Amino acid sequence: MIFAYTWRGAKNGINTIRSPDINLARKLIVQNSRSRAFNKRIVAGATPPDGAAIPLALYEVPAAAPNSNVAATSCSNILPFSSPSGTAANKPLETPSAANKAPMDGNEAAAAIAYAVSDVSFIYPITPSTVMGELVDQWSAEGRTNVFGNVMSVTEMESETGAAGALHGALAAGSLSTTFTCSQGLLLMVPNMYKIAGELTPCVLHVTARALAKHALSIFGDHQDVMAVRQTGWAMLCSHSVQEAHDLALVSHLATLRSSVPFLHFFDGFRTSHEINTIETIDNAAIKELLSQPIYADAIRHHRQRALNPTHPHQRGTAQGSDVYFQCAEAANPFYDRAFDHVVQAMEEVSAITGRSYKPYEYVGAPDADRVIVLMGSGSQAVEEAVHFMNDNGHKVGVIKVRLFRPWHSDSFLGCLPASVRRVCVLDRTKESGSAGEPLYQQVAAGLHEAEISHPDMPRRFIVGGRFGLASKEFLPSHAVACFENLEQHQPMRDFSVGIVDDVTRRSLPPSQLLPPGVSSLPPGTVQCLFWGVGGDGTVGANKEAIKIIASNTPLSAQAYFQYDAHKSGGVTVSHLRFGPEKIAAPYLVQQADYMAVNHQSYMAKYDILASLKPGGVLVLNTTFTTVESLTKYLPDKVKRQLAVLKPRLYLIDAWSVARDSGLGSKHVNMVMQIVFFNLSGVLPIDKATSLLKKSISKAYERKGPQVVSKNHAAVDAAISALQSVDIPAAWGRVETPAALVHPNPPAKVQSGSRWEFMETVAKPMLALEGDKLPVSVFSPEGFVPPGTTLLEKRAVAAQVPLWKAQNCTQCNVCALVCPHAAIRPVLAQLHELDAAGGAPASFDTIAATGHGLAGLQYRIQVSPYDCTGCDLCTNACTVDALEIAPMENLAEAEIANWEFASQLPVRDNLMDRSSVKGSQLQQPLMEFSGACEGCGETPYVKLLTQLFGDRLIIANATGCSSIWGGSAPSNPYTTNADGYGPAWANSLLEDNAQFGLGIATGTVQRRQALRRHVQGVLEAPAEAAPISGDLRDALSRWSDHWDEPEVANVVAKELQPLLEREKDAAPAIRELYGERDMLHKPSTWIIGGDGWAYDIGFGGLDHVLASGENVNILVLDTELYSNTGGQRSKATPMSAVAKFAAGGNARPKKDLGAIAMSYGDVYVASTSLHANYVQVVKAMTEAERYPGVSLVLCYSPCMQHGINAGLCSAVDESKMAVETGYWPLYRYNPSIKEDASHHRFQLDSKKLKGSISQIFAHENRFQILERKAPEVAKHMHGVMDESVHERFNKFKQMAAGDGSV
Ligand SMILES: Cc1ncc(C[n+]2csc(CCOP(=O)(O)OP(=O)(O)O)c2C)c(N)n1
Ligand code: SF4
Ligand code: SF4
Repeated sequence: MIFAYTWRGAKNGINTIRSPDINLARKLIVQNSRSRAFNKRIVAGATPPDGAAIPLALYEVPAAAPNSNVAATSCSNILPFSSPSGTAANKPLETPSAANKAPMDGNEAAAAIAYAVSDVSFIYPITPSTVMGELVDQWSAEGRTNVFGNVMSVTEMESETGAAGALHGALAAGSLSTTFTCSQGLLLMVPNMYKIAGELTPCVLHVTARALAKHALSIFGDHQDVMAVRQTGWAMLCSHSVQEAHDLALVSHLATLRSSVPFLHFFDGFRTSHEINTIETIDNAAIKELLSQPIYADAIRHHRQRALNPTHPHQRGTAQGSDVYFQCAEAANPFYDRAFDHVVQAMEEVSAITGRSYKPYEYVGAPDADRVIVLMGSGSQAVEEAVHFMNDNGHKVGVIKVRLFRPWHSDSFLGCLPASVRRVCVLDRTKESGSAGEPLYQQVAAGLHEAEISHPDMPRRFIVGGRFGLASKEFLPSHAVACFENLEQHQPMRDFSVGIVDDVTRRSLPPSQLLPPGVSSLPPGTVQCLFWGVGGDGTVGANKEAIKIIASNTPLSAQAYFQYDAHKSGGVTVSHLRFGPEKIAAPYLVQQADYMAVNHQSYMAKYDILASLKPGGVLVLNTTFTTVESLTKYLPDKVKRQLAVLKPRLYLIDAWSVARDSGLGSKHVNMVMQIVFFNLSGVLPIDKATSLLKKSISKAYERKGPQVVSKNHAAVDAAISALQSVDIPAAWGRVETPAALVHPNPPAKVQSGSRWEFMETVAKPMLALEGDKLPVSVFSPEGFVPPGTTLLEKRAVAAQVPLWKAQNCTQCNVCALVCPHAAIRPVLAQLHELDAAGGAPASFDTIAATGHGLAGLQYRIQVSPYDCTGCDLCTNACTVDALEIAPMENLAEAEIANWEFASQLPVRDNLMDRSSVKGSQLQQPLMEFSGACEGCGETPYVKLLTQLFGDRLIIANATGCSSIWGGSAPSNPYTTNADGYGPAWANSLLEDNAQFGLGIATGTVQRRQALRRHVQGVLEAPAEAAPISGDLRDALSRWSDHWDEPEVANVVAKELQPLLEREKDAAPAIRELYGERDMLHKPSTWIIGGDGWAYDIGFGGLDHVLASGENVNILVLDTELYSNTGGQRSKATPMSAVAKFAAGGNARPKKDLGAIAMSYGDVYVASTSLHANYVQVVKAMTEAERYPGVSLVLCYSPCMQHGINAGLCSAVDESKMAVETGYWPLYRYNPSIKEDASHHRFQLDSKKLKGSISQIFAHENRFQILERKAPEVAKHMHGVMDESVHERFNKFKQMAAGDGSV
């Protein structure tokens, strides 16, 4: 039978293509539908005899492009590979039976298949693959069955090392097992990957391919991780789109069963894993039918029969010597030789049930192409778009999409390379420094070379390799065109990069001449939208819902992708939405928006937002300036001129007021802006859109309780009437207005040196979201960055900030202690500094300072309005009502001036004992203005640490929230004092932080000991060998006597600096000493990380450090879950709390890390809660630092993931309650205390228990979810917890009395 496809060409009238293959026919239609070569398409011709219709809508497309041959040529090229005999390809194909259209992201698309065909999974969170683990955990908790009728057994492990080990074990036991990971997680699986492959075990690992932590960590997508495991013996299959992530996930599971070779199925992190697209899902019934075929039933039976079993035992994993190991390794060859055919067969089987055909290597483009690009992953869609564009413009080019990377099949790859091709460009999404080319390039080059040797008649091809898209760097069709243009050059550039400007080694390609970035070549009718949100305002969530509503309730295809900046909260989010009549493949950001919503008015001045608005598009601005007059005053001239040129349909709405009036709190404008979008876009009738949006709100906020749902419903109802359309005044193209209030000038003291340079050349463009434009030359090649850049950031995210009421203030400094952002500080001044000559602003009120050592000074509490996040913690912590929260606009001007004045006063940090609460807050915080969430419970501890020991701190920071708010480019919150001293901070990895910190401490001690020996040598040498001054000799001698006592050594070290500077050339020994002078200072090494690190993945290393006896300090920021990856359970999670990976409530009690540490007997241990007991935490940190061995300080850290009903602003009361009820005990265990009748090592700092822990359960959503879902289970667990709290408290009382062992 023949299927025909007929269309009308722009120049050459009616054309018809015939194909005996319905899949091919479909493919042709899709191919042609993308071409610009037709002005009208007709899908007609012979209807398949089985009556199946070819599903494609008819519609008009724009005028013809110059070349109309493209469709025909691309059609005839899509030839299937020769099919292995007896495959499904030879069977009659049916119309897709399981064409269930659904919007989903790549993670869900892959996880749905993994769940359907696996019985067991071991999971561990890592962005961006975490979602797959969360989904299978959730489906398992809901009791969903897979195609075998089983509920998947899902187990969270302590690390990916553990997940891989457990996976290996489950496979050895004969189960069908899977897991999900990427990046560092995948690296931790390498040893077991070798084992699993070595034992020829069927298994699939789904990977959201991601960058690796090298000069910096990045959560974004590229192929560095998968390329780092390409040698492990796993087959590697790459999906290029969300649809493929679904279909090829199934291919992987089928192929592994067929071949016994384990499969790594990967797709691009974020670009595919987090892109929502409308896909056709595969029905479980169809999968079940497939798996019931004898080949799979046999494969599963075989897998089980060869499992470890005492009734038919065998041994595996033995040791082999040089006599047999090699031969055994080669014995597996036939499995790899056959694997390619199995992949082809599995692809054909999946095609048979879906109607979508796949090939391991697929060529798209002109049949007589002279140039091709070869690549893997989502970037291939951008290249395909470029290929159509170029061929429409008279070129002859093509693309080979590589899906199967291992085992590589050269013949098949070469089989799809048109004979006419003379030049090949291989693009790798990875970087292998120092190599002769990246892995895909090497593979293709080797294949071509071998083919040319064995077929001397074969034409020689010129081949070049290049890199693109590292860490999700945008890869546009225009970049692909630039690669084709490069191939056209007489001497094409090799080993190049594309998409960046490399002005150092000049390896980057110049921008395309033919297709400049920003020009859309998307299918006609595609609508593109951008939503600029504020992190935490719900915009991303609302857009996810919106795109699902559109995809599920209209015939349109939809795509959504979300961009975030580095801040944990309050940063910028941009939602990119597309929808249209045709399938949307564009794997890149919206360049020209038809619809743009700006959820915060300040963005209009901060970012070049309008650069991506289409002329005549729709612009909706959330603003308090809702009249043309006020807006005219507010908007910068540049923006007004842009608006005058672009002439958008402009709408204004004060969404904050709508949200506030609906009881939501002004921040949550997401649903207001969403219904406005539905209203203006007309994508659905507004009544229908309203009801669908409300339904989705009910579902999305169910976890947060009915009140939150009804408030959001109210906001939706109130939104439309608050929207107003505004005509853009013609005068906006000309008027001059004062610039909008944005950044004040940076203080003079930071205007020089590398920090200032970094701010100007790197940080400022990045903060303006223009980091993509930065050239290579502005970056330090080792990734090192200067400290203190947040000082200049001035985020201005608070709507309300605290105002000091001097008359009530008791000068306790508690507000400064609890502030997570160091945005409120006590200030001390001499009276004379405050008079007019001193330059004090008129509103800089002060009161006479009280307290020992402060006589004669004036005191003030000063807030920095642009650094404050408005979290309200300080006002809640103030017990005497000396702070009140007030609207920013009322006090910004005066308080900014006051802050700047206060910042120039001398830091008076030597007047009070810094180890008191009040004294600690008179020290300059050397960690300030981080991007942590408003009210974060982690940051105050670290800020306090920097106030106690900041000028001599070295921090080894585990990956986690504290490494993200602690150092996300370009925001570096660790800073320096006037001497230029401050914390030296580094993040190695998540799993190795304790060891990393121990290494720093050991290395430092070793260098200092050597220095001391050297100093002693100088002091003992005859005067002529070391001719130094008496001052230097005296200082060196004092240093040598006290080198290990920081209080003395560091003072002398400072004194020594100018002396050594002056006398460094006195003798070689002095010059050597001079070179090591930074080691005169005794540092304090702190190992910092979250509970996920300390209790789980890093525990092995932590335990080793606890046992080491070395002088290191460990600070555990215990948020009781993995905060940074979105709130998964750790072993610090309390029983009954619902966390991700514990969808049914955590069934196990919290691990007692303090008890484990105390069991060593010589480890200092403190359990603290800063908000609950200010004095105790200062004491604990001071004691821990002084203790000459290992110290462990556990810090109760309220986190936004706890869902405290009254918000994190009430963390002070919440923490006090946690301590009073015994939920979180306060204690210190100090091994340096000699036990006797009146002195005990263990001191219980908690007072008598008050109230019940049920108060905590009633206040925090993490506990309430279970109470709502399974009240009986919750009741039981809460009873168990209550009992154990009392038991523990009684034990502590005994220990504190000296009659309980630790
Ligand atoms: C080997 C490895 N696996 C997973 C991750 C992903 N990851 C980054 S931070 C984090 C959670 C850290 O949680 P926690 O230690 O509790 O710190 P918090 O974010 O709560 O401060 C995880 C799992 C990683 N970076 N490395
Ligand atoms: S409102 Fe929050 S961020 Fe602002 S000063 Fe107070 S504690 Fe600091
Ligand atoms: S620990 Fe919690 S509150 Fe703090 S930054 Fe992380 S997620 Fe936000």
